[in-house]
Amino acid sequence: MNTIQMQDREAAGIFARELERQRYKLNLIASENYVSPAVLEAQASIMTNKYAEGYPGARWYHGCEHVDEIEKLALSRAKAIFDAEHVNVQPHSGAQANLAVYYALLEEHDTILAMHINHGGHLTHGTKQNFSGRWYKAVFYGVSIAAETIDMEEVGSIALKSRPKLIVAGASAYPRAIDFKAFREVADEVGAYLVTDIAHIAGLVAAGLHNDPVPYADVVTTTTHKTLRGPRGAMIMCREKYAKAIDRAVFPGVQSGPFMHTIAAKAVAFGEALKPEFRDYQAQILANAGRLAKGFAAERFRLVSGGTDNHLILIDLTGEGITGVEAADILNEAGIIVNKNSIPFDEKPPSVTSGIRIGTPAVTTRGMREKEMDMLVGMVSRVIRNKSDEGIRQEVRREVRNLCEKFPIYP
Ligand code: DSN
Repeated sequence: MNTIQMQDREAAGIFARELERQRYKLNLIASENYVSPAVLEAQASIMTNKYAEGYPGARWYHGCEHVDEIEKLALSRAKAIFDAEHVNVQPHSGAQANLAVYYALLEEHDTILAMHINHGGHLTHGTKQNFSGRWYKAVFYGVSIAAETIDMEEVGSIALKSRPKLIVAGASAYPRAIDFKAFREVADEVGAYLVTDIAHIAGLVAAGLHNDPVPYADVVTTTTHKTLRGPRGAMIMCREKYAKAIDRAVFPGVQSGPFMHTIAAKAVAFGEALKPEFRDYQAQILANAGRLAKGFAAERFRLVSGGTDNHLILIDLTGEGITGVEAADILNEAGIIVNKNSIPFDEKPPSVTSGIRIGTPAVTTRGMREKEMDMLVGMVSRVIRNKSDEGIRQEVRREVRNLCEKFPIYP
């Protein structure tokens, strides 16, 4: 940051304030993480200077010999992590990865079946405000009222009625394991493509700590920056028979120049994911989430589905006399960052919500373990249950800072 500091104090000041925020606030956003210094360096590298439309060995620009090498490295490492037949590491984001997959496999107005956003699905899974809901006919499954988990019999019967051309299995706010094999069976019954969006759980899948979608899905999409702990971006994995269609859909279909600095950072992050300590990290993410679930349940908070199998929990605040947005706001004041989040069958609008989503990938990267999760439960509970008490928030803010000092993001 020294050069920016000398050249542009205004921008440098903003970076410094963001660094301060990241250092001294507790990040419980389930979809965020802290990349390693090596990934950060790769993302800020000279690779940003190169245009490379096309694919390794077949570019529209000259001078691509080294960016070809780095893209090939990212591809071979991604294949090794997930045992995928074909990979495309160019999508700039999860939304663009999903856009490319639909573009490759569907015609306009085809039917897709996916999890409703109010039950944990993602914007790009057919929401009407998104291209996926506007260009395709979206039909939805959700969770059952009783168990608040995906009911595969219901998914099967909706599929039989709606005959989708493509089924999406994956979620942004679902605390339970997803049965990809069962989704494959439904897809086969109705002759649909199965696309799994594993953005949230990719790190767990990579470590063998969640059901593996790769043997069952025609196409798998994921972002690279959540549990996988790479740079912001995405990738697509697919069976060899879809390789050409997927590659053409990404470029020239929906993107032109790939971000070679981001692809370089993906290569470095994938190298980290292949190391044995990455599995330990993922196991600790799970242990921490399980501990939070146990702790909040002991404090008599209601957890959607009663607990978690993955890196996140959803707390239903309906009985607490506070909305999701109010809780997220006062927690932020106390130095704890969570998402407001709809809970299944929520009566409040998505801008308000009755729930909060809490995830462990980022605090686990800081090195926090079960003991710190217990402290977190105490801090979150105190803030939420004393919403009119500014003093409690100040007190927790100090505790958060102390904890953050013990677990630095970049030691
Ligand atoms: N923004 C991601 C999340 O928070 O789950 C989804 O795009």
